[in-house]
Amino acid sequence: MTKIRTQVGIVGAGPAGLVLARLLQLEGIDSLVLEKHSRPYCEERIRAGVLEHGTVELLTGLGVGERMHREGLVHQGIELRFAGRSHRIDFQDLTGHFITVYGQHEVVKDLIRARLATGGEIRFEVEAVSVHDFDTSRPRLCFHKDGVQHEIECDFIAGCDGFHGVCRPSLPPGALTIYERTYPFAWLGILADAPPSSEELIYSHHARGFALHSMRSPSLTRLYLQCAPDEDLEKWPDARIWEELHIRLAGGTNWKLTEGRILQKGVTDMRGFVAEPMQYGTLFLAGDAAHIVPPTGAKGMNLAVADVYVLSRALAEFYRSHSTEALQRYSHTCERRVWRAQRFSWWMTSMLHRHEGNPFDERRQLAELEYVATSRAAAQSLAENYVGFPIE
Ligand code: FAS
Ligand code: PHB
Repeated sequence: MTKIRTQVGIVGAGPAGLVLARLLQLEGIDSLVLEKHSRPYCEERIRAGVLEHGTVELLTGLGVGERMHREGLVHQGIELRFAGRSHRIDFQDLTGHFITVYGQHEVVKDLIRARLATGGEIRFEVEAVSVHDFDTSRPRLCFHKDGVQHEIECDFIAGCDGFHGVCRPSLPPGALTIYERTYPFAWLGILADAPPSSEELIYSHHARGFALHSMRSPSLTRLYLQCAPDEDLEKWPDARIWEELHIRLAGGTNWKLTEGRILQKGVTDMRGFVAEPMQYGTLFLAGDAAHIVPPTGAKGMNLAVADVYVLSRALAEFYRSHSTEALQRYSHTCERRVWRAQRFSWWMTSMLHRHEGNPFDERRQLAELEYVATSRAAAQSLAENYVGFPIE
């Protein structure tokens, strides 16, 4: 058994864990990141695509924004399609802010490179991570690596290990209140070797189901279509996927969807989930380890970044003044933003997705979309939630 000492033990090298490690490093606080997968796996896992302006500012401030500013796509709005109509939500006019389309995996690459280049440590491909004594001021992390058992002694543990991680389940029974809504549909997502068919994202409401046109670069299109929660990908050959996307995204003046070789295909569940409180003793949960939002509002990764910004400020206060006040308020501070994002993600999801066989819902959705398309106040509400609120 080898013993390692650090100030903050971080489980997970996703956006939450890596941004936290960088924030702590800039505060002179020592941390060690444990990641169960390999570096290539983490850097090639295609997930979120939209960065709120607050996230862009934070990443820039962390000194990891150079490639994001060079390769990221700045978008001033999104398009809604419904009932044969198209309506653009103009973020610049309605909020003065914009979004940046830059893949989560690119953010992860930039953060890993910066971490390793500045002497920070990430242990990839670790096994059997477990967390202990987080009800004391001397919590411990144990893990296997190359057949050797290791133990990390630290002051705090950050559970940044996602929805399927080990940290949240390690809390004692009854410690958490779980709020959960599972949606009766999922997203079938593809990454296509094709130039985007639109400058901006297109969210399309259709009688056959929702569809989304997004992108990752001038040569890579990211597309999603609503499907059953237990969808069998075997029943979706490429031709069927493209046929369905053409139907559901039809609209716009002289608009045509450009097809290409499908590079990746997958199904993402749709759920809303919050575990409260996001902390227990010296263990703090952040990002997907604490909450999940349906991706319709493009909030997941942005919420993770906001959580760890709050946590890093609280940890910095502790190491500066030994005050635990901000640490004790961590969950309370995060929950306001988390539930605001849950509400917006639920609203976008319930407005745009086909709810099997309920004509009332379809008419209600079309009325909602009509309201957003004809009321500045309604459009402004969508826009300010979509571009994101300042990270404080
Ligand atoms: P992550 O899940 O990204 O990272 C957790 C890390 O912890 C992973 O690297 C994992 O390997 C590691 N880990 C887990 N258990 C461990 C253990 N026991 N030991 C060590 N390491 C461990 N959000 C959007 O906004 N838009 C989208 O389109 C979108 N699409 C998504 C598609 C999929 C398939 C998934 C699963 C999520 C998607 N999300 C999307 C949400 C996603 O972007 C998350 O919000 C974001 O990854 C949250 O970041 P983290 O909290 O860091 O969690
Ligand atoms: C994406 O590009 O992956 C994306 C964009 C917007 C969303 C969800 C996913 O709401």
